[in-house]
Amino acid sequence: MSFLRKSVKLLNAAAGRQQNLKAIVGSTLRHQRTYSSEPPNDYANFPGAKAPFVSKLKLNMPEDYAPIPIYRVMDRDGFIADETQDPQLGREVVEKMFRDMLLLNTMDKILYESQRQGRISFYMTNFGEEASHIGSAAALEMRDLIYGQYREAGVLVWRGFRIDQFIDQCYGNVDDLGRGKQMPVHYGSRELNFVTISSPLSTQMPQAVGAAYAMKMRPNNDACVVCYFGEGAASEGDAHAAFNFAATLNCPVILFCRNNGFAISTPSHEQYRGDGIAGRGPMGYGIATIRVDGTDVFAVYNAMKEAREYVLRENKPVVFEALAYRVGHHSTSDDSTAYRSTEEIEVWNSVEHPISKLKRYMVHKGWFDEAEETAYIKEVRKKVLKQIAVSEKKLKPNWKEMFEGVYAEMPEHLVEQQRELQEHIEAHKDSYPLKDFKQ
Ligand SMILES: Cc1ncc(C[n+]2csc(CCOP(=O)(O)OP(=O)(O)O)c2C)c(N)n1
Ligand SMILES: [Mg+2]
Repeated sequence: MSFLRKSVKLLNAAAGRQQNLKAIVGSTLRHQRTYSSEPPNDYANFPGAKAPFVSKLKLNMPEDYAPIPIYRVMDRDGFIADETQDPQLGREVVEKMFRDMLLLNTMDKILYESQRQGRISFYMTNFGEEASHIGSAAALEMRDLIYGQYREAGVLVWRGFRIDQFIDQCYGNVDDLGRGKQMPVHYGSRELNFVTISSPLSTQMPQAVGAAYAMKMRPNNDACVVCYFGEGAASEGDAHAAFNFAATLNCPVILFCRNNGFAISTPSHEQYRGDGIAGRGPMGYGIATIRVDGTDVFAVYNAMKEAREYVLRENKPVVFEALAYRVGHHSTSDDSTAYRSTEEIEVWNSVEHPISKLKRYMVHKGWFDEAEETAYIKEVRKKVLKQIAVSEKKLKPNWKEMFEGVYAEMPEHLVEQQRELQEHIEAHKDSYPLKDFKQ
């Protein structure tokens, strides 16, 4: 580079710095006004943080910061405190919400029992979290892409996943969309824009953020990503990666934490010391944050509408924390009475239960009919029981499929394993229930 060009470049850079300096001074003055209670010192402008300088040393204690308030629309008696917050949903929509919550709850009870009877290998119920699922799903568009953890079956119910699809998946039979490759409740549906559940906790979180990043690159994007995860899963390193990438890459993703108070037997007070998961959003990651009563279907609905609008308008993430209580055991492999009292469970299973809150709201509206509710539950029970009888008779997929469908082209080591298994089965035909598998 010639001497002249170099000098011009240096001069331009210096002029740029002057401009920056003016901006810094301007912002300093502005901020001094904001922090007028502090000594009138400089406002720091480190690349890593902008904040006022103070001359008083202070250990910033967690208790100095007020917890993020919990947005609620409906109280436990089904009354709306502030009428401006009533989403004014029509009777049909509210009835669908109620029926879907009942369906989920009824199906859960039967499938849980069917595991106890040894008919399926495993099950996880959604008791107590029905409003988080239905309220959030109702506020979304079908084109929005869902990444779940495993306890979000209500989102699928809302989107139209059928009873036979749930039950075929739990039985891992030929009609299971996952071809019997997953444990029960690890649902997935391409048609319903619901990415298949994956057991290792939090792996869905960076994936969801990546998907949101890809979405915002599309011209005229009008869809967002919603990633559900538990407060326990939020302790995984992947959760940090997801939060930070979502913030720094400005991804249109709603990071929906279902804080149900427990990660198997670990209560949330042993899981974290901060202000839940919402507390990490604004200060920790610089992400807009909403915290709601997850047992109030209208609070979840309103908040989710707002979150969706924001992520699409701003191309930025939202941290969404829905507080509820896991009324059921963690899974069929758990007995939660070993670590919590039945009295505590009972409160959340009655007055605080999301279905009873919505029911009371409907009673006030004159939209509730007890006989209709009983008949609906009966009808769902009948359908589920009938479907179990059908699903358990269906064949399992051909065992060879176990090796297929992951890679576009089967890699050499899988070809080898498939061949070895074929030889093994041929040699020990009598030791395997081959008649139960599709040939
Ligand atoms: C990486 C990883 N570690 C541990 C587990 C075992 N595990 C399965 S569920 C679970 C608790 C998760 O709790 P939370 O995220 O709060 O979800 P919840 O079950 O309450 O809905 C644990 C530890 C796992 N599946 N994956
Ligand atoms: Mg939990």
